[in-house]
Amino acid sequence: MSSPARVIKSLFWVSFACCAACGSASAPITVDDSPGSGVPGETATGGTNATGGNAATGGTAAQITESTEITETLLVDDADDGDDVNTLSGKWISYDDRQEGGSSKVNPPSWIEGVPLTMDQPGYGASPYAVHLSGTTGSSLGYDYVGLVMALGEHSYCPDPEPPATALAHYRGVRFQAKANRKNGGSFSLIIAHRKDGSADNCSNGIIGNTLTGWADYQLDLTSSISEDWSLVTVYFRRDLAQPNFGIVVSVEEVLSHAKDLVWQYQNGAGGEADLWIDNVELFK
Ligand SMILES: [Ca+2]
Repeated sequence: MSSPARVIKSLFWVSFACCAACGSASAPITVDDSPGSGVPGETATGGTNATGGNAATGGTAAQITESTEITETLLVDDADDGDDVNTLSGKWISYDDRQEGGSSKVNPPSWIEGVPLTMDQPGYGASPYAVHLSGTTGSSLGYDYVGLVMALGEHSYCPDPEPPATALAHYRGVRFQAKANRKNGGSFSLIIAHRKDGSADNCSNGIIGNTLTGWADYQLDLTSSISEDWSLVTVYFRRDLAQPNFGIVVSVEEVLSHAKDLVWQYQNGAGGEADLWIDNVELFK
């Protein structure tokens, strides 16, 4: 097969390199320290079908309003069992850009090294564990990166990737506790990729299915939303995510119906250092 590194190169390079050149999605994000609380009175438009990034203007999130009242949550992982498998039977992996010639290095070690990701201590609040990404990025590529992928089901990855039983389309968004540090700039992003299902004519890139967007996947810059102290980050899929202004425009509903994982990435082509903790990942309605 093509080197698994191509996965990383294609998925995590092309989209973000273009973002840097053309302007990335910049949409509002909610940071709320009071889980479950909301501001009643806002009108929910629930299920509004966003049309994706506007190819002409680029990366504009859908102009919809979301109620901040959360009525149902599904805990995907609180990390407290310490292992790499979440409640949806999906595995966490990490990645960096060394397979495509970069010199970034992620810890826990990249999935390509074949060692299951382990959680780190302490977690959010009084909990024992959280997901902990640390890493350094090089500068040889110009778009150097490290990141985390959280699969949404047991069969999210190649050789026969398929949408999870619990589709993101049934939810309004994802929220999680997070804290982070970085040196020499760079950005943190959440990405929901749109990739081909099944084994036929697929997986030419390695562990993930072939792109259906030309690598222009829905994403949100989280940099300004994550501080050095734990705080709740809430992302509304239909309101906050947008495609960058290149590639193939796909409706957000189509993406959410087929999404196989969530990705958190730190990118810094100037040579940086990042430390990102994530805990209590929940989908919500
Ligand atoms: Ca925890």
